[in-house]
Amino acid sequence: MHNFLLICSRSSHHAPRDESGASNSACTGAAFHAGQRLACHRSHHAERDGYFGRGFAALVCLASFLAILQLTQLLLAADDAASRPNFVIVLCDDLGYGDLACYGHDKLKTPNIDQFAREGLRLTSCYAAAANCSPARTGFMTGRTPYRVGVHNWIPMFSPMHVRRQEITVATLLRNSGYDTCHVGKWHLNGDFNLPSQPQPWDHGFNHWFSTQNNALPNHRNPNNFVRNGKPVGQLEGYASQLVTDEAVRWLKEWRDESKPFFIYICYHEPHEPIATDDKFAKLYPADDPSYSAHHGNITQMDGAFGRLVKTLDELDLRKDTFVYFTSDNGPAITGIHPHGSTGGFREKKGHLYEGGIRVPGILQWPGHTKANTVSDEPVSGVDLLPTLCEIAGVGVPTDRVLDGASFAPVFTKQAIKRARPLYWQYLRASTVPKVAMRDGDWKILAKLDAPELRRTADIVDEEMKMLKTAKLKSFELYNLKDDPAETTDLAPSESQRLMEMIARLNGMYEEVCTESPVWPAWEWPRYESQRIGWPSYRNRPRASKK
Ligand SMILES: [Ca+2]
Repeated sequence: MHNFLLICSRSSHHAPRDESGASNSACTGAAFHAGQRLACHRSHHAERDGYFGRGFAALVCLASFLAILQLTQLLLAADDAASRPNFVIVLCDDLGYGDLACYGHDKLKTPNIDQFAREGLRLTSCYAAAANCSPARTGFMTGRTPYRVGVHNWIPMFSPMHVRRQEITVATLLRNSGYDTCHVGKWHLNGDFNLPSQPQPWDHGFNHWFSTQNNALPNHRNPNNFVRNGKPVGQLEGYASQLVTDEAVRWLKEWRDESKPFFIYICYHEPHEPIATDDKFAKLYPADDPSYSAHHGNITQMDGAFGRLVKTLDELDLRKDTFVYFTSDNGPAITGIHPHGSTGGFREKKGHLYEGGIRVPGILQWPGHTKANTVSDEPVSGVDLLPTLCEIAGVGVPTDRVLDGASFAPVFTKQAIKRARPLYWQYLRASTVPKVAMRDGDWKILAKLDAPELRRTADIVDEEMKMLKTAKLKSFELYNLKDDPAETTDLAPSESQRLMEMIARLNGMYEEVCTESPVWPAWEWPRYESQRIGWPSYRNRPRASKK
């Protein structure tokens, strides 16, 4: 039944939307000319038609004026669009802070990303909006902390949890202001993927999409679950990062509207498990444990794909007009099968609100704005993407809702980011006791809940939804990240004044977010995806090194 549902096709959806967009512009132009002719014709008669005629002429003049205003706005928008930068946003999956050579890994080979960092600005206090996939991606696309939006956990196939239609993504804002838009790779913002019951990538601003609901299945090798613009494409040959890059390159070279600036959001599946790696990359990391070779090789394989993407921008002479941002959606998973990811020394890992779960690599290039081989320690978060791109593109951000992010454009000139709200994280199923965290300057506070621990599953249970609306914060921890980035020494007992101030701010944010957060109906996780994973043979590795 589920397979049947997946092949519901909306393949005709894409083209008519583009066509209707084009014809709307043409109609506006035609209406303008017709309106002008009508206005001229009517104005001759108005002089002899007395009061009514003059009133009518005034109305026609007003209509003419509005039509001219609209045309002028369109022409300005077209001119503006030609001068605005393109955006290439690359998001990896479960790539830890320490999983790149340019972030200090002493074994991993990531020559293309390292070169990109040498040419750009490397962020050392870059955060994901959440400690796991769907919430982090929700914050990335909406500029809002994911609990506000209702994305509380990773989203399994067929879950009712999703980024609702009324949310406004950065893709929608850019598309509405004249950008062509594309998503390739992991989507993970809905449960009913490619089904009419929930919004799909095109409903959230992407003109072209080549996407999977969550992971590439059965694994990164020869995946069979990609959907292009509503149409399942069947089994593909190759590895996910290469296929995703192939699509991105084709869109850049052949399919995008070259009269518009563009926004492409490239979501690599790597190195999230189930990992599969081409032997030529795995062989770079000889070891007794095949999962070690596969994990490290997988990152080098993705690095090669990223290198090809950057080369394509060079070939098309787009680099100078393009803002490129490379980052990750959360810390390394470090599981029994793949315990080889690195947080670079930060505490804990994916699924935790300590730094290892949320601090990620972040590398930027925007020629003329970022300087080569520079580093910034200014805290930047995934929720900052929307306000940043909107500021750069001259697009207004939504004013009818709370945005948690702030533009990080000031880091290009070594200025501090002006934040109306501190950086904030919430995860009721976090794998360690703290479920809410906030960073303000060098200080970070974490809090427990006065509620029982939830099971670490992807079910939605009434208990969780009740907890969301009733649980209070307690048992606070306080760290100075500048002096103690590994969060080893809780300063709550000795910094009582600061602690009280931060508790007050944290309680304010927490209550506001929980009040806004939608409640989902109870839902039992059907483990649809787990039944379709094809684990490579190294799944049976000895678990002695499991953390
Ligand atoms: Ca992830």
